[in-house]
Amino acid sequence: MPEKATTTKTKPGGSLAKADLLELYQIMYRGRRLDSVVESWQRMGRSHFYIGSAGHEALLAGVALHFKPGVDWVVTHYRDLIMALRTGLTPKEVLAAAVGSTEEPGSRGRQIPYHFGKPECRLYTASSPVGTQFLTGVGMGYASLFYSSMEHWKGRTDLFHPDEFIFVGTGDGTTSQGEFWEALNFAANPVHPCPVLFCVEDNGWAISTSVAENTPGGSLPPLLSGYREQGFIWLDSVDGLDPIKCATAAGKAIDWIRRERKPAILHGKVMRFRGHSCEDDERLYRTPEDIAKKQEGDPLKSYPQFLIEEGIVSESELARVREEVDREIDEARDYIDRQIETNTVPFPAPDSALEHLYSDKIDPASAQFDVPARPEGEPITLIHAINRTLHTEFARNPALFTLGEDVADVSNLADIDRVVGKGGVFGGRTGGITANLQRQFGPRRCFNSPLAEGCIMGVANGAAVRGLKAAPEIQFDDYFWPAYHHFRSETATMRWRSAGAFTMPVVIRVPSQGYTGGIGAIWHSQSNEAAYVVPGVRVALPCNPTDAVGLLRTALRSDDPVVFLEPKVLYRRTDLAEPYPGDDFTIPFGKARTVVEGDDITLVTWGIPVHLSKTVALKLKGEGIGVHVLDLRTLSPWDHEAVAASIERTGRLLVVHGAARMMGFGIEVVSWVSRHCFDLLLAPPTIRAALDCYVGYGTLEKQILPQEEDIEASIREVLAYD
Ligand SMILES: Cc1ncc(C[n+]2csc(CCOP(=O)(O)OP(=O)(O)O)c2C)c(N)n1
Repeated sequence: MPEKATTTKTKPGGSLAKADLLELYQIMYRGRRLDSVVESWQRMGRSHFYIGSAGHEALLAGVALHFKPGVDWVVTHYRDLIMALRTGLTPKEVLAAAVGSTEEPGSRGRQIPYHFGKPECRLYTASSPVGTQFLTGVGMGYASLFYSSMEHWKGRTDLFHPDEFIFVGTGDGTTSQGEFWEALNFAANPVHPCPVLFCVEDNGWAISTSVAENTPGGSLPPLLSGYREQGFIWLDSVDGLDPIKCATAAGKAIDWIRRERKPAILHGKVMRFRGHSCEDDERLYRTPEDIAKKQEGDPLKSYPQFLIEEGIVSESELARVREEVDREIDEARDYIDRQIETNTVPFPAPDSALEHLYSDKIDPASAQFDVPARPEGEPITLIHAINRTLHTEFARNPALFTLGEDVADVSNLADIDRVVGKGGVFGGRTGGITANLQRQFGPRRCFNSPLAEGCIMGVANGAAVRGLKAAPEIQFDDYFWPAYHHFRSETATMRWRSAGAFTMPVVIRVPSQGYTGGIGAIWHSQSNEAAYVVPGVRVALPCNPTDAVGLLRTALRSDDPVVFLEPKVLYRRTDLAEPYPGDDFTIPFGKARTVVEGDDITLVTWGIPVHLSKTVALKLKGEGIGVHVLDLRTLSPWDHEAVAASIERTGRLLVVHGAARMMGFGIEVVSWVSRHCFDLLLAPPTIRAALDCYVGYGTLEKQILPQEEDIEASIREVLAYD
């Protein structure tokens, strides 16, 4: 309950006007009323899930008071019902979500309730993994910085507002996730400050784990004081059950963000009035006294009482607020009730499950991308081909940017004319993959990320949601795993889980694969391609300069997330150099390339083993054995037709890849062929892959990755089958 004024000089409502004080009550009451409808529906079996926001209202109402709908963005924690409503989500839509109706705008009935979303209200469709919201929110904040700091985007209020900020909600437990700290490090860095409000709703519990178990000392703010002392961040901690204090603190934090364009943290001690969710019985881990104590702090009781006692409002004014809210919520409840009673809730159509996985505007496999090469100039290596393509696409698309470890030319821009520039770890004096992007296009479009792959992926994701074309680099395939969570949980699912409301068409460039001559070993030789073949994502793996140009350009011009795997040991191979195929050259995804013609056996491969397979096929040609080598070039989509057509001629299939056989992509090819080409087969489809272990150092590499002699032996084995 707000403290009573101790002197006659202090106004009981602080600096807030009467209208604000009433609005705080309205915001809180609206949230509580709606929350209790969902709770009762869950008890009645009308909704399958309830996770209450009761007890978090005062803190969120304080923020909501200063929030500008249509200007500011919201990335919710599941208890942020109040913020969702503040953006313009209606009670009817919240209740539609509770019953899984397609009238819910965030996912059209695909997600469980409380994963709010509504694109036209700048309300981002939340996911379930706690913690991803931090980096997505920071990426959205980066987009704000990007747009506002470049002349090109001036006046584009459809894309950004000069004083906008991004609200990111979280519970106290979730701040234990590494992403919280990664997000702070990125957003608070003066090199790229992001206008984000991290709102920590500290209810003391993360399900049944106490804040003392999650946070050293049981309180987050002291741990963050270094950021504040350095002036990187606004930090405040407030009694989250006192709406006046919350609104005052939130006002200061938001003013700072709008003015300084820097992040802020608002921490409030709130209450979780129910168990964690409808699945949780908190009597199992909290004492009866502890549970009973909660009710004393309920701001929905203490705040209106305070307003009346202080003579700020009358009982009838408060009653009017409640009546209006009740009318709105009763109407929304009756609307969905009627649908339930008449069996007319519009649930997702059973045949709609595969919708919104990929863009319906741009199909990277379409003829639109079948643009012939116009080779020009001297042959160039793979690294130069990729670098040149990035340069041409950066020039063409002002929304394109890259971040990654060491991708910039220099750390300090003032030095740029005094040094050659790095431009990626595979660069040398002849230029790296991202060389001169920073020099030519500026530090907003090419910059060194912190050394944190999750941060790279999450920031790219958030920026992509806001319409930027993010093309991050993950330095080695072997170090993708820290980014994988954001890739798998956010990038891959975004379009599907929001039923097309939001997209993340990020192009992730990844130096990949082994055959390092033994120097790479376990963490510089992995081929993780199969891990990226998940619904909603395209995967490309060129193995020569021409394909790299064509596939990368298609990726950068398409509207789906693409993992673009680069065979790093081929970067500088001059024997593979080819003339640049032109600035318009693109290759449609899902079109295999015939490397060697042959009629006796079909060899399907991709990446570096393409070159080994070619050598073997040409050798066997001399013996009169026809090996038809197909380079798939993309694994999602992959060219079923070319494989089937070849097997029709040969009747035999060998798949060769540099990843382990166990759960490798060869299994996908063999499975499809076994089902669809069964009658054509003269021998069992066979896979020659890396051994089912990891790649070892030195001579071990040769034992583990398929070599030319292994490929030849497997070809002979398949041919010998009668
Ligand atoms: C990455 C991840 N791990 C675990 C969970 C399961 N889970 C859902 S909510 C939750 C507790 C979150 O606690 P806190 O951040 O304090 O928020 P509160 O529920 O208290 O508001 C957990 C462990 C999850 N959703 N995501």
